[in-house]
Order: sequence, then C-alpha cells, then structure tokens
Amino acid sequence: MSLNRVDSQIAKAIKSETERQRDNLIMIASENYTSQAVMEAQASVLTNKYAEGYPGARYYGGCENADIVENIAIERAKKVFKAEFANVQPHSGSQANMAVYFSFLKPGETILGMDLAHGGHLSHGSNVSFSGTFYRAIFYGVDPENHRIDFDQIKSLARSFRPKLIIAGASSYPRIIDFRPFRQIADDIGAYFMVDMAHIAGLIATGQHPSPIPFADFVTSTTHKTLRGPRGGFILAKKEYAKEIDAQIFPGIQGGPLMHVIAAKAVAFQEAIAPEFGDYQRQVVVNAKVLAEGLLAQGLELVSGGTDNHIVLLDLTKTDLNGLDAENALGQAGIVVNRNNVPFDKRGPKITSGIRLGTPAITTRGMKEKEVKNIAEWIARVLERPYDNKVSRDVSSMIHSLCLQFPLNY
Ligand code: DSN
Repeated sequence: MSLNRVDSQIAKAIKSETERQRDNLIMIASENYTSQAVMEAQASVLTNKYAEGYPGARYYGGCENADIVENIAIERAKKVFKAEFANVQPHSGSQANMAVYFSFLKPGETILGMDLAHGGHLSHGSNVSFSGTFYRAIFYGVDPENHRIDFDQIKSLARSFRPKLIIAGASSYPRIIDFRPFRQIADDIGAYFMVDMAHIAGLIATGQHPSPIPFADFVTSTTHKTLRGPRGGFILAKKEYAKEIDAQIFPGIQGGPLMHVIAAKAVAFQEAIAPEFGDYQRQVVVNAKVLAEGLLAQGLELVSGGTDNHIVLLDLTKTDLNGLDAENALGQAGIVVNRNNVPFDKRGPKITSGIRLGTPAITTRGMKEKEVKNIAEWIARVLERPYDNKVSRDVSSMIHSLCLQFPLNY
C-alpha cells in the first residue's frame, strides 16, 4: 500500500520537504542533492536484510546479494580515492572517526585536532562529543591575521603534548589543507595522522583538492556532502590497519550494516568516477570563488578573504548583525544557510558572528557564474536590510524564478 494511504502525515511532510528543497536555494555547505539512482538504491529491498559481518564472512544466511553489493562498494571506494583499504559500513562520519579512535587509542590518550570555533568538527575532540570525553583533546587553530591553519602552533603543541593522533579536516575552513606538514609533524613525534575529508571528498575524488591518501594513516569521510551520495560514512586506510578497523566497526561499535545505504554509496562512487563528476566539482569551486568575489564587491567580509573550495564563510563581526539573525533573514528570503562561528568569535555557537555558505547543491541544479553573481547581490541586499519585508519579498520572488529555471528531478 502506498505511503500516502498508510501514513498521510509522514507522506505530507515528505512532500513539503521536496517542495522546500525545490523552491529554495540550498546553500548549506554540507548538503547536496543525490541522483535518482542513489535514492533508488537506498529505497530498495536491501533495507530488509541483516548482514552482520563482512562479505564472505557473515553471521546470517542469504547474504549472497549483500556480498555483491558491499564488495562493489569497497572496490569502487578504493578506486575513486586510490586507497589500499576501505570499510564502507560506518553509519556516519562521527562513527567512522569513533572507529579509528577506538582502534588505535586507549581512553585518556591525547588527540590534537582543529578547534571547532576555527573550523574543526565536534568529533575531533569537542568536550560535548564522545571524542572530548573519552580522550584528552588539544586544539590548534588558524592564524589571527590570514585565517590559514597555523602550522607553527601545531608543531609546538605536538612537541609539548605528544598526542598519539593528529587530526586534519574541517567543517568550515574555506582553504586548501596541506597534508604534508601534518605528516611531517606526526612523524616528528611518532603520532598517527588521520584526515577527516568529509567536506572535501568530492573535490578530492576529482583532483580539485590534493589527496590525503599519500600522507595519512587513516582517512575518514561522509558520502553525502560534496561527494553527493547517500547519508553515511566510510574509512580508507593503509592495508596494515584493515583488521583493527574492520573489527572496530563490527562488532566493536556497530551491529548490522545498512545494506541499502551501502548500495547507494556504491552508486555514488560509480557516479564519482564518471567524467561529468569532474566537471561538476570544477564548477562547485568556480561558483564558490564567484560567490566570494561578489560578496567582497558588496563590502562584506570573508574569513581568510576568499575561498579555495566549496565554502565561503561570511564574517559579520564588524556589522550590527549576528549569525542567528542573518540566518533567519536569509531563510525568509529563500536562501537556506547555517550560522557559524568565525575564528576568534566572541559569540557562542547558538548566536555566532558568521554565516557559512556552500555551492555544492546549487551547482548540482546547474547554476553557474551568472546565477551566482546575482545570488551574491541578493545575499548582500538581505543582509543590509535584514528586517525589511519588502527586500525579503523581492529577493524571494527572484529566487522563486531562479529555482523554476533550474528544476530538480524529483
Ligand atoms: N554537521 C556537518 C556540517 O554541516 O558540516 C559536519 O558533520
């Protein structure tokens, strides 16, 4: 029986969500629109199957098709990123990170990650995450002048605190991350080096960002950001770490794998190998640069003064507006973003002094330089008069027309 007949409330909410995604500009840097093929795989009968274990070594009968799916996903993940080993079972990026920590660190040992307020991630040691309660977390940040990762600080923290693991990777850092100096610092003190590439996985898959694979012991990721797959995680590593990581994901921290999601990950990895995906990622970066230039031309300030990737981080510190009010004003006008701390922010994470913008989703819709120039102007117009209903209505109507010109396939 159809969803609508079984549960009209949920059916209605899903329909409204489809309309929301269709009729607004989604500029949350960690969101994207998956393909029909990815959604078809995820909505498949594989959701009915228990397949605890790994291909060829399951704890349930009837896993022959699950084995095919998971083997394909593993081989494609290794091919896309030129990695020696892949585990495609993590339910999320945080669980991928948890599996690496639990495999190679004892509780109470020291990790060195990027400060959340400077662009890092909760699961890199924040005290509100398991990573900050199970481990002693030390943080590096960015240079106060140029907002680039401060390698002198990392070196000095590494020498003073001797972390067992150094983590690179960020959720709001708009610049290229140079993995080589991280590796050198890790070697200097005998630490492991992990890269969480969740945000930039799609850029790395297509050469738009240098790969961490030659430098890192472990690379964790999600599949749903720039990579444009289903919501989920995966781990890449050198072959020598395979046994510990596999055992930590299952049975260590997870039970049955989500085989329908793994099938959708396999489809996404296949899509990432296709040449069009390279064109898409190139356009994501071009669009972010055009957005940054457009916002700067309107007199707005950006963390680090621009971007090298898919993220543009607006710094509202010198304006009268905070991140929360800016997020609401842009949302009213049909531009969906998230407020975000900027480096050295005096406001907390609920209010913030910044707005994080991203180009992956609008680029999937086919928007290019011309559209992005207009979007930059509209963002500036809303932020200049955030409480003006007329401005909000005018911008909203232009966004509505733009969304009609770039329809979604769902
Ligand atoms: N919460 C994600 C983001 O928006 O970047 C990271 O996990």
